[in-house]
Amino acid sequence: MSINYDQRIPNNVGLSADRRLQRALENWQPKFLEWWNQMGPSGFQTADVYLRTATSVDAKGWATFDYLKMPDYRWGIFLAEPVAERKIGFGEHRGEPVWQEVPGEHRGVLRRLIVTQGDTEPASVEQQRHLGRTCPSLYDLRNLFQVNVEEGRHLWAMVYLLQAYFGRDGREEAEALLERRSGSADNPRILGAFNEPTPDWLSFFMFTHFTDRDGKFQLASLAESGFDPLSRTCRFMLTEEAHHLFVGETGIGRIIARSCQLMKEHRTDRIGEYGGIDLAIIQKYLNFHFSVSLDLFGSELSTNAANYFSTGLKGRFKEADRNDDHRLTESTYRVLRPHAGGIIESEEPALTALNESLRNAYIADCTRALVRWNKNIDDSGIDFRLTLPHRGFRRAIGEFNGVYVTPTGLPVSESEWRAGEGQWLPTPADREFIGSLMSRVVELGKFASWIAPPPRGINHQPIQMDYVRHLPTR
Ligand code: BYC
Repeated sequence: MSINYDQRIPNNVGLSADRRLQRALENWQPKFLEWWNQMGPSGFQTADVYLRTATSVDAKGWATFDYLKMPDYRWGIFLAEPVAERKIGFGEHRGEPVWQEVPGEHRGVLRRLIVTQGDTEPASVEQQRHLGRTCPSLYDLRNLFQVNVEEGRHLWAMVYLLQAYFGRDGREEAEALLERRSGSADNPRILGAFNEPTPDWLSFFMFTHFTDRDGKFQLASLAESGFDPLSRTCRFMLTEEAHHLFVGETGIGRIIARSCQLMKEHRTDRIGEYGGIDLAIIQKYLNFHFSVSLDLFGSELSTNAANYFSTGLKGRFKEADRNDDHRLTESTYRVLRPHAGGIIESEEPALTALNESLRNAYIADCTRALVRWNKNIDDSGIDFRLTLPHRGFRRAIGEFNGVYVTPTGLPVSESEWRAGEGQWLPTPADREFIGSLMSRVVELGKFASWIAPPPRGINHQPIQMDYVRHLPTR
């Protein structure tokens, strides 16, 4: 079904035929807008931003681009087209038709999964709300806002599921999603990474690279769900997510490119005084964001994860491409765990190790990006390699919680770890230095001293374009 933009809430789910649901969502809409105006991009609500909007959910050209004030963005409900006669692909119900309604016995668990996913979306908007003031260019400012409005839409996607399929509980959860606040002591967001501040653009690019990438893997797993409306909504969200990952990976790549250029120009690896970011500081930020994002996959051994899979609610990444029984009741999986002062590999039931196998797919994806950055460093003749820290480094969730592991994977005592912390993670001085680089650059085609321009603009437009117009005065 094509997207209907004539209605108050654009949608491709035939909303006007379901009066009750339409009323519930129309009731939630002003609350969402109130939240957006309060917690969305601070100071830029009246600027005109060159944004893309979904016009259809199929592969060919789903977007149009135009200038828009962010509060006028047409947030709505877009599900990927249904797959005819789709069957559950894994777990105890493998081979049975997918569910169009929530199976009563899984209601609570499914709601919890949808709420956890939904909670991350407004959280990230809250985390990034002050970044507009210190943008390194109009191109980057526009990308930040594109990411923000789409995270807002992802919240709509989860709220639709809650309102349409979970009755009064769902309505209450939809309200609570607008009430929690990132970093709040009283009512924080659910998952750890979404309560961390994003105070500067290096953190923003790290977040969109590493934390949004968790989104890619979690959404892909939920896209396998036997609950078909969840699957369809996640499938469409993944198409939007790809741009967020592009912003992160290319953002970090451009910072690295600029650092290498300054290092060569000034024949030093300490480029702070020339307005660049030392590769060593980039490594520290990377260590921080990678480890926080690893926690988002949950414990290495999780009965929750086993249940999600067995009951058909959450599959594995690319479930259909796997060549096994898709039930996993007999198979095992190798998991790294701390043991007796060392780290061992133990053979665990594959069902309980599902979080770890998803984390492994994520690490492999992060490694691919890292290889590309390192190749560029190499090509510019600089002798430096960025690395991903060991999975046990600085973990707060799972087997490695409370265990002190160095970035190279060596378990050490707490005091040894604390002695090394300043070399591995951003220090207050590093953060202050990065903060000092963050000043607003909004001249046409200009970029801050610490980041290279992109190779091309957005939607075949020139790099030198006024991607955001009518900026607030400082
Ligand atoms: N922080 O058995 P366990 C995205 C909780 S990102 C705090 O280890 P389980 C995006 C866990 O909730 C993708 N708490 O883990 C990115 C559980 O609590 P309850 C988000 C944590 O359940 C950027 C308890 O610890 N989507 O889209 O197997 C911008 C024991 O849990 C953490 C999803 O996460 C943590 N890091 O798996 C915008 C998908 N980790 O329930 C958006 C939905 C665990 O006992 N969520 N806990 O109170 C899930 O699939 C699962 O909830 C998790 C955890 C994978 C997160």
